[in-house]
Amino acid sequence: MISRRNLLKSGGLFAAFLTLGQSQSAKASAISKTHIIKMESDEDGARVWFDPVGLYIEPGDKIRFVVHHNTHTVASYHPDNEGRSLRIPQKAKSWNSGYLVEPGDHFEITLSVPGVYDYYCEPHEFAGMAGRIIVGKISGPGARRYDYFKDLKGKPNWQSVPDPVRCILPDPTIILNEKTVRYDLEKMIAKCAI
Ligand SMILES: [Cu+2]
Repeated sequence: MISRRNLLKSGGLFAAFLTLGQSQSAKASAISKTHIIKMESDEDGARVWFDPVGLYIEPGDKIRFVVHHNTHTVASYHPDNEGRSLRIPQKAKSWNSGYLVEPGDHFEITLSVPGVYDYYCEPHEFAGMAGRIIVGKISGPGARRYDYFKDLKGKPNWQSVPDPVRCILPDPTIILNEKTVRYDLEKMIAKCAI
């Protein structure tokens, strides 16, 4: 027979475990959160976009890019990606997902270095498929004007960001204020002639 005293003891122990479990999961979510960015397209593939197009996250958070419609890639604006101009923090690692083909295909990155990160979809860059993430604060090459590198010593032979991308990327201060900037297709068609 279990004595009342033992029952209390085991109950106390269980409660202690429960508390431990809760504090650990609370800690984990405070350290790292996963944000979803959808890779989208209209029915005939004429219009393509990332949604949200602007996102604020904390350093160490994860981003999961997920295909919903059409075929896409996601790559950082970085000289490693066929000489694109550098528009992620100097100390951050460049990325390139390669082709993501089926709905549900996804690519994950963890962003730890604070600053602005601009990225694009390779086959759809000139259709304006791009996005901007701010990690912690507005800083780094992504916070500078698009052609800043033309004034650098040695004038690196980088490709400029195309006009449709310049048009659709939200201003960093808007992202900082709103945290999540959803892609507004009708507005972008009218504003950016995409
Ligand atoms: Cu695409």
